[in-house]
Amino acid sequence: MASFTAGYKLSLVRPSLASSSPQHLFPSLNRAALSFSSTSLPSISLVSTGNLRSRSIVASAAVGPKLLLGSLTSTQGLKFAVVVARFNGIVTNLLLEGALETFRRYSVKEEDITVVSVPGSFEIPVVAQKLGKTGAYDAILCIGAVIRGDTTHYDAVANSAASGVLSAGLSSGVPCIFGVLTCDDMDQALNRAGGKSGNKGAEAALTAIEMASLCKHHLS
Ligand code: INI
Repeated sequence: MASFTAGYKLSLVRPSLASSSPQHLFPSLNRAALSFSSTSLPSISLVSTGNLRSRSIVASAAVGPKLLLGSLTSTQGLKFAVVVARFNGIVTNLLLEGALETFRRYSVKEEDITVVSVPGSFEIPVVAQKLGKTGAYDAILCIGAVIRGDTTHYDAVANSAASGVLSAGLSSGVPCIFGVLTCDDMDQALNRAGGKSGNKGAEAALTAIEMASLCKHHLS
């Protein structure tokens, strides 16, 4: 059990834990619960009866590392582009649905989301980079599904998509989120597109929100 007051400067009684963020201390806490604003009180108090050896931590005082954490709840005004590949569309459409449902659930307005369709995952990076460079978006979510076949084409496409999305983010300065599945077969892909392993499109949308908030609210 843990309780804390809002704030972002953290100083802990136990020096060995001084570099830990609240999430490291309380990994079971949900990320939204830990999202607090940099405009709130300049101190954080943590009281835990959790599984740490001492069983109790009380942290307070204003001196300590500054924690910057994107918010999942302050989504007003955040703008997103989603670049989605049509190749393996049976999978990518499910990932897209999961992502859009998550944006809705976290109160991102429909008019703040632009969906761009591209032929395959190989084409995602160049479009993500162009979108990022327009300056119109706070994060770009890249969705694709690369499924291993009999040739090495899979490796070429998967590696290009991963390194391309990374460099699109670095060169544009806008977070480009990697929501491209790389799977051995269709079953594996469908399991990750709303099946028994969850929906990776939905997870990637959450990452996009957190990174958009981090960059817009704390790093710009
Ligand atoms: N594109 C994908 O998104 N997934 C794949 O699994 C895939 N495979 O395996 O071929 C794929 N190929 C197409 C590629 O992305 C490009 O569209 C094509 O090479 C043209 O540049």
